[in-house]
Amino acid sequence: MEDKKNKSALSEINGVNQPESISNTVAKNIQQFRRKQPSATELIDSICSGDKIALSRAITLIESTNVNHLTKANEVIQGCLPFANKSVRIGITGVPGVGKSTFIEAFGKHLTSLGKKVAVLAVDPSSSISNGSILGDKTRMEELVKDENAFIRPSASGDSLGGVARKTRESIILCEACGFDTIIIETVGVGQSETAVHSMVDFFLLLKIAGAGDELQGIKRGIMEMADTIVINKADGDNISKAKLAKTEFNRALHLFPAKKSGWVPKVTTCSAITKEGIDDVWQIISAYLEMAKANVYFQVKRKEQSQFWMLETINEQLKTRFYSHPDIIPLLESNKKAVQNNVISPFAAAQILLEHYYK
Ligand SMILES: Nc1nc2c(ncn2[C@@H]2O[C@H](COP(=O)(O)OP(=O)(O)OP(=O)(O)O)[C@@H](O)[C@H]2O)c(=O)[nH]1
Ligand SMILES: [Mg+2]
Repeated sequence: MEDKKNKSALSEINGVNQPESISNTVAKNIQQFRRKQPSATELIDSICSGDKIALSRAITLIESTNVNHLTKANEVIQGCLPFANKSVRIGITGVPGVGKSTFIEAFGKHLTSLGKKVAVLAVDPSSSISNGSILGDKTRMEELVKDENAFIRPSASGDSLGGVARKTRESIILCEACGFDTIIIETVGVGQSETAVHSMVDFFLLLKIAGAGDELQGIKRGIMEMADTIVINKADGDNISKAKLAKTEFNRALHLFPAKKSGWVPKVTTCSAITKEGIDDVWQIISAYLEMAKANVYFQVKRKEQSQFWMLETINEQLKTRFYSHPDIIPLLESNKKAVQNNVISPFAAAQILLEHYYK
């Protein structure tokens, strides 16, 4: 009887013991790690004493979607806030392949050689899909990754630019409390992410490469207007003369823009992230800007405005998220989308119905 049962394809035979998929020691380590999750106060203390592991952990909390983590993250940010703000925040943008990662490696190493502590963060809502830039950066920022005075964190993932940008904005506070005095925020030169980065930095750097005399084509006017400096990268080898020509063209073009509120006249320079030629000039330009903007208090005023802006942005972001993820709204939104498409109802009336339903 027993034999017959074992032969049936419908019964289970007594199999061999499954090997353990995880060793006991590893399991214990993981358990201990989980149990030892530091409290918010412990995290704040460690971050403020310069502990990069605590900094990473706290940023992970900021990036989490777990409500408990977010509460803890807010506590940590609040605790770190009095120790933040003492830094310079630099935004770097440029189209894919222009050399942002290579430039940040060279520029970051130059800054650490001057005794600065450099944190590199990113706003790149596409990186969560492709993961491309993260992989690339591990190899392109080889030296900076190893540098004790540097901290590199790839872009947070998220569905919306607003969400990703907010996480980066909050991470800046933690990096500053951890003692990083130069914060570099990288973003890809496509879409709206530049505007978000521009609203969280003191200085905005646009990286370009020289083309064949058509420099100004294909560059968004808005991005050029935001730039405090345009750096023409890859000015090495055969490219040097082209880069110089591009510098003249950009200089001419920048004069056509209205004067900046800061009183700063944007500068154009050339560099090579590979030969390191011109890297220090970029820092000299930024230093000159800081000196000017701090003296005429534009620096301080802009930071205050930015803080207010981020408060409002966070409210907007959260109101939107709550609305769109509300269990009653999701199906109602779908049916109204169809109704609007089929001209059964006007877009405004449909919006009104949805909003009224939400406020009920
Ligand atoms: N000759 C020369 N090549 C450079 C220079 N800077 C970067 N490159 C090369 O340009 C290519 C792209 O550089 P990345 O630093 O990956 O460019 P990126 O802007 O970070 O690109 P994405 O991450 O894709 O947006 C690499 O092959 C680099 O070696 C430079 O100053 N001179
Ligand atoms: Mg890159």
